[in-house]
Amino acid sequence: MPMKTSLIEAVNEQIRNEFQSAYLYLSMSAWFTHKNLPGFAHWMKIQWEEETGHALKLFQFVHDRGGIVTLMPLEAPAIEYDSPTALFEEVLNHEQQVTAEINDLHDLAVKERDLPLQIILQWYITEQVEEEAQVEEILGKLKYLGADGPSLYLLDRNLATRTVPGRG
Ligand code: OFO
Repeated sequence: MPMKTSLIEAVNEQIRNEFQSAYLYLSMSAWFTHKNLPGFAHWMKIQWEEETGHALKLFQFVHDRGGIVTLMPLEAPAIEYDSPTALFEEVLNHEQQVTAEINDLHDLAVKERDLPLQIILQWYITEQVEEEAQVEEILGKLKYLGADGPSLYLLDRNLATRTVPGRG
């Protein structure tokens, strides 16, 4: 069954939000590269890839439901951060905002009784729990182990091992 126009618009908005997340993380990857922290830069690049995947999953969903994808303009992400800790605080805020957006979209899908949209959004709801948890973990390490010298070096080496799920 085709989606209502209001839902297509809302999903298009979420596609934009996911691409905006991707753009933000690519910018953060560039910052870490500039700071000679290649492990952090790698982690952010994978994050960029994951967010692009989130956008494309909804992109395909709109098509599958007979809707038209309308790509919207993105904002320029920040290019300067005070420290790795400040940057990860920003990531956590950002992911919490994405969680709120997904929850709002799910509320709308419930209100409009669109079951396929509710079902696909359940994947995003689960994904957000995981995303917030992994960001909180890194932030915790930065805060409690210390964000300079040997700790930062070890964390950078650790983050360099991140792989894309399903790719190995
Ligand atoms: Fe990191 O969020 Fe997509 O959904």
